[in-house]
Amino acid sequence: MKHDQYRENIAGRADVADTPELVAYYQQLAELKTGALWTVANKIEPWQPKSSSVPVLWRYRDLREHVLRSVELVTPEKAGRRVIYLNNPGRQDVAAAVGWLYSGLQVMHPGEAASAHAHSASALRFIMEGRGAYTIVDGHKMPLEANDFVLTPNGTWHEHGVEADGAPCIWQDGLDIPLVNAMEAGFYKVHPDLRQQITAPVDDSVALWGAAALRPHNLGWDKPYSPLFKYQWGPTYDALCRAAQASDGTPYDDVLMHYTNPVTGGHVMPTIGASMQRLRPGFVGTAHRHTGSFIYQVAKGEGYSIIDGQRFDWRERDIFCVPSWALHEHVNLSQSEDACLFCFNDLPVMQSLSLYYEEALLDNGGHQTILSEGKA
Ligand code: GTQ
Repeated sequence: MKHDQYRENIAGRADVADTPELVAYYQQLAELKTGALWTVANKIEPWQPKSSSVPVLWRYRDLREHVLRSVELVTPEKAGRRVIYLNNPGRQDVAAAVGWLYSGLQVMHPGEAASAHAHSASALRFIMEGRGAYTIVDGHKMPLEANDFVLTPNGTWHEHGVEADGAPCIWQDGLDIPLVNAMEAGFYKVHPDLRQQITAPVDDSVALWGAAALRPHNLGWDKPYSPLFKYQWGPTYDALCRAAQASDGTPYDDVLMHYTNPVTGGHVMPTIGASMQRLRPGFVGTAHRHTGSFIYQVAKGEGYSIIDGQRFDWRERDIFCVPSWALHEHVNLSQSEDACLFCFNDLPVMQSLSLYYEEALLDNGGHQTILSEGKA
């Protein structure tokens, strides 16, 4: 499908000027809770995806002190979840960070815990800082360290906390709350005991399902999400470094690997996918665009991304979003250090509904013209 070649041809598009007679007619239709399609057709059937989200960079050095301040202001018991959420200026009505994805920074002090609950939304965490964080998913407890990625899939009981001898922890939450609400499909329940029993050995999901390319014999799994709940930073980073020695990567993302469900090889959850990419020192990507909404966290390094003509300079722990169909290109500014970008997205939704579409920027050597420097 080539969108651009049809764009010039406006024959067949709605082009009806208002007359007093038509305006009166529209009024009568409105009273009957109806409308004339030609008054809205061009809006509801755009030539190409038109995101109401804007590209945003959330700088960690700006946010961190405010996130920590919430510890003095509210308890996890009172707040339920003590989280500062990322509020895209174009998506405030649905509390989304971009598109139909929610994200927030959750903070917890040693000895604190947030009670167990379950919801229709799928969730994930990416650990930013601290020591002693853990998540319990359906009785499976997992200790968490910086740059670990953990799933709390839709429908599972989950709770989080920090061990008493740990250090204050901050992690990024990612959920599909706006999508589930748009689908009017959200249920939410609090665990009757507020705490789960731990019913399996600590980290058993990693022990059983976390061996690269090995699958446990005689263990069935029929859930729609991955049986591996935690993806550790160490093996993830090693895999990216090894892959970089064996492959040139892609012109847009250098070496990018998707976290996968080991049973299917597919995305980790039905509605949210995630990846980690490594930009080698000095990598200068070219631009492309695709459908779907993407939230990045800088796991390592320093660089910038140009998103729809805006340059956003990022460093470790910064978060930025790429709205659907926005042109984007990534650059690692260091000539000696690599840079790694964690990303979560709605790719599983776009792909399973056959809505995923991608194209490269061919003009100007594949690079955008910078129209403005992005401000946080
Ligand atoms: O920890 O389950 O940031 O339910 C927002 C909603 C975190 C959670 C959020 C949630 C959670």
